[in-house]
Amino acid sequence: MLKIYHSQGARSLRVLWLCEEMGVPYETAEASFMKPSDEFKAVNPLRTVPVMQDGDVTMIESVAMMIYIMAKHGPTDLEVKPNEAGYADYLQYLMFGEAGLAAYGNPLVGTRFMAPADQKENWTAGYLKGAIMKRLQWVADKLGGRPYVAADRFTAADISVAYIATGAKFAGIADEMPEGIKTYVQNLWQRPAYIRAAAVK
Ligand SMILES: N[C@@H](CCC(=O)N[C@@H](CS)C(=O)NCC(=O)O)C(=O)O
Repeated sequence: MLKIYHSQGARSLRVLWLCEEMGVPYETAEASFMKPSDEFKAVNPLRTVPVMQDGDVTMIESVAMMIYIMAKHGPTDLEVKPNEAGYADYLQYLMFGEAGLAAYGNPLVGTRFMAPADQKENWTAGYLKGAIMKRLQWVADKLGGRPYVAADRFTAADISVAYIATGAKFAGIADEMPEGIKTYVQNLWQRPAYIRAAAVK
């Protein structure tokens, strides 16, 4: 069975959500990047969350984990195939959710919680916030009120992109997200699979 080192609100949410959508069984193990256990430090010296183990496979990138699970446990409509309309959008948003959005959030969260008081509102924090908001506005404009980012159906690309709304809470910028993104995410968060995944402690 898949073992997912998880912390509530961390990117492990993407992996749990995907497993819940697909009905793939998994177990979770506690993972804290603030107070890592010896077990967690041993499986991931980077101490980032999530980590996934499948037999002798260990992975530390959440979007790669989603691709792995869909390939191993599919076929699934959560994946858009190369011969389908929307394939390029799917691939791009699957990556963009991490590389174009969430990755900008890490230094912002770090600055918010760990920087000395006089450096919390520094230039770089402002730049990161602007970078995220600019990209979120781009997604909102592309969506144009539609409920999904690719192929006119719910896919793993939505799971990837929607994580930014959870990360934004930690970064203290959730309220400032464009209205189009708030609406998009609120709709996705109604899914029973999301509700189950988000409740996992
Ligand atoms: N690109 C990685 C990023 C993992 C990551 O940075 N996770 C956050 C928690 S959501 C973390 O562990 N932050 C602590 C750190 O960067 O040291 C992924 O998508 O899995």
